[in-house]
Amino acid sequence: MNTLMAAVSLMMLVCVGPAMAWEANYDESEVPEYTLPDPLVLLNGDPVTDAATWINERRPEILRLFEEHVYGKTPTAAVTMRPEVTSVDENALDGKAIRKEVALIVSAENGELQIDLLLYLPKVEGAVPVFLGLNFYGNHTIHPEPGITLSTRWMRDNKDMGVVNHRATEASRGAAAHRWPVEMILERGYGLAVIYCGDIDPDYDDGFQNGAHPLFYAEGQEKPGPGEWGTIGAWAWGLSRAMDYFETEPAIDHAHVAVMGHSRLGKTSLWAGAQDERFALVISNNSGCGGAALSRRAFGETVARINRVFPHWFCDNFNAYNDNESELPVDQHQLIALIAPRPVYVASAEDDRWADPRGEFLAARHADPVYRLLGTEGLPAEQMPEVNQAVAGAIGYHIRTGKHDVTDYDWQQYLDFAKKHFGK
Ligand code: GTR
Repeated sequence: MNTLMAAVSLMMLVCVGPAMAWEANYDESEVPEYTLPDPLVLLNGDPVTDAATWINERRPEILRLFEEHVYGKTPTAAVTMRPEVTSVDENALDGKAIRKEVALIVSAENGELQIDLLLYLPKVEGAVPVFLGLNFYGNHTIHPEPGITLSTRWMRDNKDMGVVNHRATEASRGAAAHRWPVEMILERGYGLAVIYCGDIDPDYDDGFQNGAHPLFYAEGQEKPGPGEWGTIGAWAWGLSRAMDYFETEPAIDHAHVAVMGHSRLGKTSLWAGAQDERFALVISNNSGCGGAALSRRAFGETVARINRVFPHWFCDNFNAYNDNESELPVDQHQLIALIAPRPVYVASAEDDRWADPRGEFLAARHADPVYRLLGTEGLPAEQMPEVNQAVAGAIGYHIRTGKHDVTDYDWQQYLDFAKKHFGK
């Protein structure tokens, strides 16, 4: 190293201090010893031995703990949702599909929010089951079809995704298409509905001045309280507004909606599925810390690191567990258990160590007793399966080869899993 480089790196260390010095643990032998909170023991110490006690007592208890300590409480104030169809193409995908854009106008006490939903439906008789998912850079990124409206919303800068000065450009069309195999999903008889997450809440720390949060502030309130929702909470709330729309749309079989998300949006699909029991099936793709991975393992991304880099995702109370995971009154296996007995699928990727694949598997594994108590087959695997060997009971799991991403392999498993449970 020459002296100039040495001086620069020393300066960097001095300027940014310990934040830069933090290194993720990727060594299994360095995972701290931990005891997980038992999903089947009530806070008063009583065991949960029947479904009624789970449903009426333990489940609400765990849900409240996640609200208070992790994601923040979603406002309960009434909202109305008015769907406005903004475009229809009866001959999308070379005549194979119907493509529809619907603006979901959500009105609450303090104003309105417009969430733009893009819907692809196969041309078949009767109502179809659908996959619902949020995307990172606009609905126009999921497929190059020119008829999809280019989002004009703020988005995180990303040259590869064709985003310049926080706005999408024409180059952005289809930029995320490899993550959304629209034709494959439709051929299997499913519809696909997507929403840009930034329509619900832009993904930056803006002090909660835009997106869904201000719609619910009490008089004089400027930001959510320490136990109130952050951005993941808002995104999950937005998914439920899509569900409100599905209930009014005769082309959609709203009893068979699978909510799917990748990474931060996988954390979101789990939280949406935990809160809103109308979601019949839930999929977490590489959701990692604050998603499917056990926080107590502190492997890869940790609670402290996620709260520092993404201070807007969780509620303020979650900061109390930075480098202090053992004090968390819950862990992420209980988030998965909140979805029981509805089917849930957790997917990992071998090279996605940041998201802690083993921690994702173990959370699914430790949700199994709740699934079994409710009479399902749970997760039919004691040990983590080999790569590319999916296991599917009421809980499904795979770890595939490759990196942090969504691939056709992932989608094939989700489609098979949906078929297993939806019977179509
Ligand atoms: C990372 C973050 C992860 C995951 C990921 C993503 O930077 O640390 O928790 O959410 O972003 O959403 O792609």
